[in-house]
Amino acid sequence: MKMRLDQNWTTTNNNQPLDDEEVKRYISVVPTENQIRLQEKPFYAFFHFGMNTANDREWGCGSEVATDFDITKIKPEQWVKAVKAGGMTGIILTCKHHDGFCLWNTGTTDFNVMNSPIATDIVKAVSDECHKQGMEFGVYLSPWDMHEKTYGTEQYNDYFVRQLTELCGNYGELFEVWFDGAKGANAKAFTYDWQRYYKIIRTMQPKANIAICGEDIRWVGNEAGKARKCEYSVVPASLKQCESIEKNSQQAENDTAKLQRVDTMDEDLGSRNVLKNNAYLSWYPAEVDVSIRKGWFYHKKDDKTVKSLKKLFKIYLTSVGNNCTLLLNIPPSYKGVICSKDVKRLKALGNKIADITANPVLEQNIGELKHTDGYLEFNFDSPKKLRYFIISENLAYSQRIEKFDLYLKKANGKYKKAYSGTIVGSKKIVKLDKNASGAILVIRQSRSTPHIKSIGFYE
Ligand code: FUL
Repeated sequence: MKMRLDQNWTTTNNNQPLDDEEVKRYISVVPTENQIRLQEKPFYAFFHFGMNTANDREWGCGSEVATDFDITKIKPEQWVKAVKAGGMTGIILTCKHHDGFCLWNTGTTDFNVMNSPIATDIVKAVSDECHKQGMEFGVYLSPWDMHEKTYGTEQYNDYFVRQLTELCGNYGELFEVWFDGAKGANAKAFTYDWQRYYKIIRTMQPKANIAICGEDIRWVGNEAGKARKCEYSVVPASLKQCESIEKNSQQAENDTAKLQRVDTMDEDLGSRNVLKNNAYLSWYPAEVDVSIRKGWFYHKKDDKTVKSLKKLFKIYLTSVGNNCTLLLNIPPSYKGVICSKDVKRLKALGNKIADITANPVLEQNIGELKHTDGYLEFNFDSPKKLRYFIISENLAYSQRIEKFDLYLKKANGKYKKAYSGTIVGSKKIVKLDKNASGAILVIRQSRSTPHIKSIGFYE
């Protein structure tokens, strides 16, 4: 097979301009420090827990009272330990879901956990436990509130800002604030004062990324754990418009299944063809959010729906291993614990993830390629059974690689193509399962000179 090593980014660049004004415009879009930090710790947990756990529902109805939350024991130590074993480095807790019930000691409403039998600030208990176990903590605060009487009036913006201020001020450093776009189809029309909300977070929690109806992290667009083949980080700035995010989000309690099934996403958000028609571009990387079970909240009847290790690992490879972050939901039960089935699955997942890089054959930091580096050649000290290849770009220089080919050297010294890739970004994990004594990586197409942070081959 001809490898056509002469056709690479330094020569033909796959018939795309390497360095014109348009390319300069694309690569001028780079991540913030916060966004880089998140992409370096790309796997974290969602805990959906609250009034719906007590009532065995996915959405509340707005007429609940605080004593309906009749869960009397919680074991955050077990929650945090379980997800840590799963390989996750942070936790986002649903401090208030659409039902409006607050899991913290808030001065904004009586509809909170202190007026329920447990009378414990659950946000504090979970955030303290995170800090104790070296995990990051983040908050989910639903903008839509079915319970609060002021919802739909300007006073609600003040109410929401007060809640946000409490959460930003009293629970240590937050790594992410998650604003859900979901809202019931019949809920009052209301314009959230997003800019005011963002300002509170930027001031009080300068290290937090704001996700979904937020400026830093893009919702992948479904709840099935499915990312696009090419998940670009440089995309049209218009994707940040909260109105359109809301339109595609959940609008009824039983939409969960729909969002897990239907693929309504535009497939191409950031190729040159898309970018060239957009004057304003943004660094807006995707987060995949998915539940380990059928529902977001715990339901006994869902015990059989815990995703298999195979499925979870696939989701990991196609998200974290595909330039996205992964937010995996594990709902604690009404008994205040994470079920043993989920705990076991998480442990197995954590082991499988650690196993990806456990046996390096060759790891190299590369840096900026030179004009003589049309392709890169690697020789191993002996024939290996390769399982994975990992490549990362240095995001400080934006996202540049658009196409690459990987060839592996066989026992007879000949090369065979093992993988054809597209974009790379923060991380591309390629599953190989092939024997090789060396490899050639050809960057076929790039937006200007590639800056490769690192590459690795693993047995
Ligand atoms: C959706 C919500 O309606 C679900 O209940 C869940 O919180 C999910 C993460 O977002 O839009």
